[in-house]
Amino acid sequence: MAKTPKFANAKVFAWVDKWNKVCAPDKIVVVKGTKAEHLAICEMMVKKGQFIKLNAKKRPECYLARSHESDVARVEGRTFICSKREIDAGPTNHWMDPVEMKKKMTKAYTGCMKGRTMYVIPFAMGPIGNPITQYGIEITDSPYVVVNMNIMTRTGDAVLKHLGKDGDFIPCIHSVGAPLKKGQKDVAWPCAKNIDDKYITQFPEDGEIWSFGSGYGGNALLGKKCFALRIASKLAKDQGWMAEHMLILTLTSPERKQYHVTAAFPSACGKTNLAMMLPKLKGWKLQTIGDDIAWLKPGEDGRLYAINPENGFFGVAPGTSNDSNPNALKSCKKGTIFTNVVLTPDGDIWWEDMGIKAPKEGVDWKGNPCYVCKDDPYRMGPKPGMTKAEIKAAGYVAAHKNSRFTAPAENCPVLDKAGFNGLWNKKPTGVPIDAILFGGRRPSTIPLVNEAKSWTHGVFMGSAAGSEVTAAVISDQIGQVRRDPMAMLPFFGYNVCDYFQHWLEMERTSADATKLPKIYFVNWFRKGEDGRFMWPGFGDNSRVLKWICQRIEGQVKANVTPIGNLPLEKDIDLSNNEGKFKVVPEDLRAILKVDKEGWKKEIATVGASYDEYDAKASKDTTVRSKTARRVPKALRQILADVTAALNK
Ligand code: OXD
Ligand code: MN
Repeated sequence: MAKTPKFANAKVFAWVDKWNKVCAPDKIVVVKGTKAEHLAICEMMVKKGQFIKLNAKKRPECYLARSHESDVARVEGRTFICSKREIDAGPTNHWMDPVEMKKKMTKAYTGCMKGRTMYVIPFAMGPIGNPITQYGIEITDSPYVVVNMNIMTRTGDAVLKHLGKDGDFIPCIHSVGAPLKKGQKDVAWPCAKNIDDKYITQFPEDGEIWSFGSGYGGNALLGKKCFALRIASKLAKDQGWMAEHMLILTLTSPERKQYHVTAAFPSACGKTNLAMMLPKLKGWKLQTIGDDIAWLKPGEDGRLYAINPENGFFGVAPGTSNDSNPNALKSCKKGTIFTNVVLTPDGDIWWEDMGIKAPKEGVDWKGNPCYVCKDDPYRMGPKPGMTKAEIKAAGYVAAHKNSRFTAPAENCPVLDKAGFNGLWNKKPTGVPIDAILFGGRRPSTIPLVNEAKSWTHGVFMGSAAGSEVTAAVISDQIGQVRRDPMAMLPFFGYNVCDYFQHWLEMERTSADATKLPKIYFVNWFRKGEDGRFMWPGFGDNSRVLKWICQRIEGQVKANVTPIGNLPLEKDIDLSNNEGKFKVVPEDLRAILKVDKEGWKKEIATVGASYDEYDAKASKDTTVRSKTARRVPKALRQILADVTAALNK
């Protein structure tokens, strides 16, 4: 057995020592967080056949990994919230008794790191020392996790130093669940092949994260979804702040007034694109603070102040192009890890809808050869000379639909450095938020933008969010619309009804509720009957952001409707409506209208989702009160009001 290293912090020592005894690794390495150490681990993985080093001229310090076919996305079906009482995990989470789960998982962890190195990663979620930042220690046997965590979080000695002797942190344990026998050769992507052997488990009452069997993204980089959303949402509820699945951006008007906007969209619905967008409107400047997670704390002035707890972008590769997101492409020019994309013969990478012609041949995400399509130079097929129609019929993609780039935030050409470092007016408060957006992929009914009439109405809008399921999750519902309240469905660390109540409480407890952000629902994804998109999206979304800023300033009126306040068509600035993608005025008119019949159905399904959330509490004999763990009355009231107004 390896010897547990010394740590000044007794809780860190106890956590590492406990798992050293259970997992029985050959060796223990405490991650220092230096660049030399990071590159040495990457090179060690190249030697072991677990990474491919990309062309150093084209992509300096970049590597490609290919995952096992069973391990390509988050596994929601194997993700558990283990609170003592099932009702506290709520109706949207998988639950198991924490004592039982710990017993079961400890068995799985026993000897699981034999033949492997145990890495101890001290990490910070947020700028080290910022009052909103939290800390973690992740133990893992995956060097892939170490180098991805180095990019996605602030890691190493500086964190241990900050923790000192008694600083607190969230303890995390992760194993790929693939011990090696003496002399056994490792595989390129070790993991538990059977989905039922994977566990992504949060213990919100103990503040612990235990993950087993998967090496992929949110299953294994435990700072991200497990900590920054599931565990943090519970901490936030208990402590009066918010942990949300939101991008953060800074917008500067031609008059040089700054606005900060957060936006919650479900996975793979364009958060990264909006966070780094190049505004089509002249004179407007957009900068990035974060593309996935926001932690918001109420200030003494009643405003909500936000930081991005992450340090990098774990972006979906397919679809990222010079048209959709040139700044993301620039962000992954160096120091980036690519997973499950195509390798080109010159040691570069390629994916579908990258806007770059495919190489004549390459190696696809499964490690098999792939070839440029016969009649579309922007596609690849599994055999030479295949047509686009044949490739489509075969259901083939050369880069996995959920292939990713892990890129350092500091590479982003439009990073708002001060905001990213948690600073506002040079103080470490996070940035004050002016507007919160909710959204999703909705081909029909939902208008381009809709302003909430009040905070409670905004919470209602968030609770009613829905979207088509994307490849970011292993699911048999891809493409179908599912309710995804606040884009948090897979990430609630506790009961969704209590979470709604917590949002409502933010107004009640605010020092000045008039200073809370205004709330909007946006939809870039409306389709015409012929299947074409009715809004160009991307840089044209700046037109919507401008309208939002004008509403905040009280500069424009709105069309007050039963579902919310919609823009008057004349108030959407259509200047510079040129280029490859354009706003079609008739389409704009259509997506600013209330589709009354569609909305009646929409509201009915929202009501049905509320009933589903309530059903669990109604059946649970431990919940005696008629209101606890149920959708708050205030949201039911808005549902009733909107329904009545639509039926007038
Ligand atoms: C992500 C996700 O990776 O939401 O950000 O799935
Ligand atoms: Mn996400």
